[in-house]
Amino acid sequence: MAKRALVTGITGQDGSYLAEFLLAKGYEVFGLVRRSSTVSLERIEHIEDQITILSGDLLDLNSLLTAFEQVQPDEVYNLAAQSFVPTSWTQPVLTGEATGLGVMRVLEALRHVSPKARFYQASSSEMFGKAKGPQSETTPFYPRSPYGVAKVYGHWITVNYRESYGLFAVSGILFNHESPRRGLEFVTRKVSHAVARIKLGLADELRLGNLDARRDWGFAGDYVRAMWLMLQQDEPRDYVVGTGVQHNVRDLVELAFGHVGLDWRSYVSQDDRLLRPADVEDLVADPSKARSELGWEPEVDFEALMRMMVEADLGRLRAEPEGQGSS
Ligand code: NDP
Ligand code: GDR
Repeated sequence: MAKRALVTGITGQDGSYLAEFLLAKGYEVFGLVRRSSTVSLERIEHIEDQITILSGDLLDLNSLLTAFEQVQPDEVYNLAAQSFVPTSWTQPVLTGEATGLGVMRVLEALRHVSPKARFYQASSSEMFGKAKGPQSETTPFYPRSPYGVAKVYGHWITVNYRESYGLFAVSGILFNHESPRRGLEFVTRKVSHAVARIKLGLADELRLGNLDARRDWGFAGDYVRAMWLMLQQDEPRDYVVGTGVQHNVRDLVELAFGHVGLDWRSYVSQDDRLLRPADVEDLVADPSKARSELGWEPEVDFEALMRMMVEADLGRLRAEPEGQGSS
C-alpha cells in the first residue's frame, strides 16, 4: 500500500517541491489549502491532478481534525506558516497564531487522530538570530523577530510533544533555501527578478535594505529531501540543514547582475525604509549531523542557484513581460 502524506503549506515554495518528491517516491499526497476568494495553486498546477487538496487552516483546529480523519496519514509535513520576516512586525499576532500556535494545533490533531503518524516541523535558522555561528543543533536560540520567536515556540512544542506523548515528531532547523519558485518579496528572488527585468529593459533600478546581512543560501529542491530523510530514521531527532557556506547580500547582487553582464553598482541603491527593526546579521550552518546521520548533502551550490533563478526569471519575462509567476 502506498504511504499517505499530509502536507500543510503545499501551495508554498517548499510544499511544491516536497509534493513532487513524495509523488516520485510513490506516496499518496494530500495537501492542506486555506480558503481564499482567489485560490492560487500556481506552484502545484503541474501536479494538481496527482494530489488531493483538502480545505483547512492552521488557525482552525476543527479543520485540522477533519483533515487528519479523512487522510489517516503515515507522515505529516507541517510547512504552513506566515513565513515572511518583515510581515511578522506588521502582523505579529497573526504570525504568532499561524507560525507558533498553529504547530500545536497540528500536533493536537495528530495526537488525537493519528498518534502513530510521523511528524515534521519546518523550523528555521531565524531561531538562532543573534547566536554566533556556525550554528548547530546545540547552539542556543536568540530570535530577532516575532517570526523567529514564533518558530522557537513551534520548535519546542514539537520537542515537548515528542517527550510528553512519545510521538515520532522532529524539527528540521533549515537555513535559507531558495528556487525559481521563491516568493517575490524574499531577497534572492527580488534580486533575480529585478536583474531579469533590468536586462530586458523593463526596469532600471533595484532598492534593497541591509546589504551586509550574511546568510547560508541553498536550493529548496535539496532541502525537501532532508525533510523526508528525517522521517525515515529509526529515532526521531532534530537536525540543522544548510550548506555550511556563507555569503552576504552584496555577493548575491554582484553574482546575479554579473551573470547577465551588468555592473550592480549602476542599478542598486540602499533604501533605509527596507531595513528591519532588528535584523539577523550572521547565519551559517554546521550541517555535520545531517551529513553523518542522514547522509544528506546539497547538490546545488550558491552560484548555480542564483544562475538558475536569474535564467528562470529571464525565461518567464521573455514569455510574458508583465508576468511575475512563481512556478
Ligand atoms: P511560503 O511562504 O512559500 O509558503 C507558506 C505556506 O503556508 C503557503 O502554502 C501558505 O498558503 C501556507 N499558509 C500560511 N498561513 C496559513 C494558514 N493559516 N493555514 C494554512 N496554510 C497557511 O514558505 P516556504 O515554502 O518558503 O517555507 C515553508 C516552511 O518552512 C514555512 O513554515 C517557513 O517558515 C519554513 N522555513 C522556510 C525556509 C526557507 O528558506 N524557505 C527556511 C526555514 C524555515 P497560501 O498559499 O494560502 O499563502
Ligand atoms: P530571511 O529571508 O529574512 O532570512 O527569512 P529574506 O530573503 O527576506 O532576507 C534575507 C536577508 O536579506 C536582507 N535584505 C532584504 N530582504 C528582503 N526580503 N528584501 C530586501 O529588499 C532586502 N535587502 C536586504 C534582509 O534584511 C535579511 O537579512 C527567510 C524566510 O524564508 C523565513 O521564513 C525562513 O525561516 C528564513 O529565511 C530561514
